[in-house]
Amino acid sequence: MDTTNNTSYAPLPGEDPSAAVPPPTHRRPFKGFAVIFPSVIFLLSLVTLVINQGPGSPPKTVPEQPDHHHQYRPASTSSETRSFSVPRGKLEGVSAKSYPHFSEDASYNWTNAMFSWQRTAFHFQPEKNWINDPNGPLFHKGWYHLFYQYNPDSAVWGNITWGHAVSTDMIHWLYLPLAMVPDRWFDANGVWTGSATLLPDGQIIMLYTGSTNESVQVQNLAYPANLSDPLLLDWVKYEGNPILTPPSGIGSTDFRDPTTAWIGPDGKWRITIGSKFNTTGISMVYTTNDFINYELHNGVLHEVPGTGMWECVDFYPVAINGSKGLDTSVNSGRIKHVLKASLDDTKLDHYAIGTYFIENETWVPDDPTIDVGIGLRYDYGRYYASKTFYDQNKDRRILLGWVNETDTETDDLKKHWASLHTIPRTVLFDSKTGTNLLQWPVEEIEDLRLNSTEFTDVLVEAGTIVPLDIGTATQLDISVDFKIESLDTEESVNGSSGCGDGAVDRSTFGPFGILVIADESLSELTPVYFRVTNSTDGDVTTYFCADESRSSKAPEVFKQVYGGKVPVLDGETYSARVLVDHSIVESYAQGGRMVISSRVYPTEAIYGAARLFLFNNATGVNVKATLKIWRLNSAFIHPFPLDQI
Ligand code: DQQ
Repeated sequence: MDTTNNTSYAPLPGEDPSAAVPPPTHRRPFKGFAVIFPSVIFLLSLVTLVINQGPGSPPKTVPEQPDHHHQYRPASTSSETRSFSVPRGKLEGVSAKSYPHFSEDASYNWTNAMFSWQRTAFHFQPEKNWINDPNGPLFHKGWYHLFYQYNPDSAVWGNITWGHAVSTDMIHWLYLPLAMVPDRWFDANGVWTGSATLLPDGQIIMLYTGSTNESVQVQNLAYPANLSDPLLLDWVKYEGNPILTPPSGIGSTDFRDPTTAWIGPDGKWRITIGSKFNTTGISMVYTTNDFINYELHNGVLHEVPGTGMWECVDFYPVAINGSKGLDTSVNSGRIKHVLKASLDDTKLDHYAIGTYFIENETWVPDDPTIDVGIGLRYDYGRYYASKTFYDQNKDRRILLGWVNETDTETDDLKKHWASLHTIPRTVLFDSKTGTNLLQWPVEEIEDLRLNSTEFTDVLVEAGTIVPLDIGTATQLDISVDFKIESLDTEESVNGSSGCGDGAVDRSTFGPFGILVIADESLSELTPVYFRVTNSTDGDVTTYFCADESRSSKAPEVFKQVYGGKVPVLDGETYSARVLVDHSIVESYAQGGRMVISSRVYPTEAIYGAARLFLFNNATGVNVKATLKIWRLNSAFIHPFPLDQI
């Protein structure tokens, strides 16, 4: 083995902290730059987009006096009382923060500077307090509107209202006043998740779940008070709410998160709503002409035994070929339909690809062995309660998702904030594999790119680590391609399968990848890597993984090895794009066939101490890496200057 440029095997910290770090094989000096914050001019140019016109009238489809077919009957309420041993929100029939410990045990001695560093620079977060699911995204009069589950009072889940922000590019955001608060009996325990439908005549229908004064989950209708307001500041809750109550046989806390509606050739609109029947996850279909009166379809859109409660169901068409997104109502041509459910039991977002039969309101997966909840996921890391919308502005389908914290609630309360949204992703069908979706950060994020550094064919020998001299590495957009060269060696360490036991778990063909948010001495690091397994019958399987286990010295932080199989086709290199933004790392493999979102809370690898490395912990291959790395500017995410319009 030629070790001219690299040391012999340098185990990753955790195996041997004294491992030496060799100089890079090919590196270019990092060129300094000034971080330029978006200017007031940017803000003013946004403001000029706002042209407030006089108040409009409510949608014609929403009468003042409801024709109320669905009588609300209070369901029995739970006699359980909340305790911190039960996850937050669970007793109210809703998903909880996944790591709800309030314990002070083993808490790290965080400083304010450490907490400040964890806040992200270009991911959407409220100014303070708790955020969860994205709600009702839409594009209206030049603005992308994002609503979100929000607790205005605290950094933990509760008192759920709809926060509201607008953007012209889904990267820079301006916070607006709360859109809806829990102020009516039909949403007194929370204005929960919902979706927007844009009608052909320009009306906007917002359907959302209310948790009633008796914690029954009902569906409600809201609409903008003034459609001519680009900011959609005021929302009217329909007086006849709720428009749907849990149907017979469905639990009063198992009925939530209506989808965007789609229209059929019969002129009727359809929505689907997730639920469960015993332990079978189901999605029910309702039809409506006016969004007030609904008919429950006999039979479900789909069901999967053993998957439990389906939250935040999403249902939409994708083109089999092509680079454009489709409106939710498109149901002809060469298309497939995606069905996604957020599994309350596991807190994972699963999708499957199949065919929608509108004649009997059913959806059938292409491959029942990877049906909803038992196969593909949008994101193999920390990710939940996602929602897509069709962006008529750029003919694309955009996926938004929620990423929660994996530190403790105690620390969230000290930070005064918790959770964030991923960078919005475009979603397309992967016509090369025919089996999965492709997700990719919206192109607008590229406007944040500052200077870049390129490295070509960097040799990373088996068992070595190579620093990449780019300076501070806390806000990055990394594009990396690996080629592997088999070693002429008798050595064969097949090792464990999948992602193994993290990046220290060596096998013949991996892991190899990058170390992000690592300090110079590698006392903290987060490997993002490939691991290739070659079975005895000649099948080659590639896994894409992220290992948080040494991302932080703080003992109370939840750390996990994430990952799964990713298709790598003949002639393809092992390619990844990694967005690093302080405490979040979003990693995309093979053009977006697989994505992993990780949360990291380093204590040393922060501010100017955060570095980037290549590593190869394979025993049987050298790899060559070609990279382009951009430093990213911060996004402009601030309150909308309403007093200036
Ligand atoms: N979050 C909302 C619910 C939804 C859950 C409540 C998913 O509507 O089912 O905050 O995270």
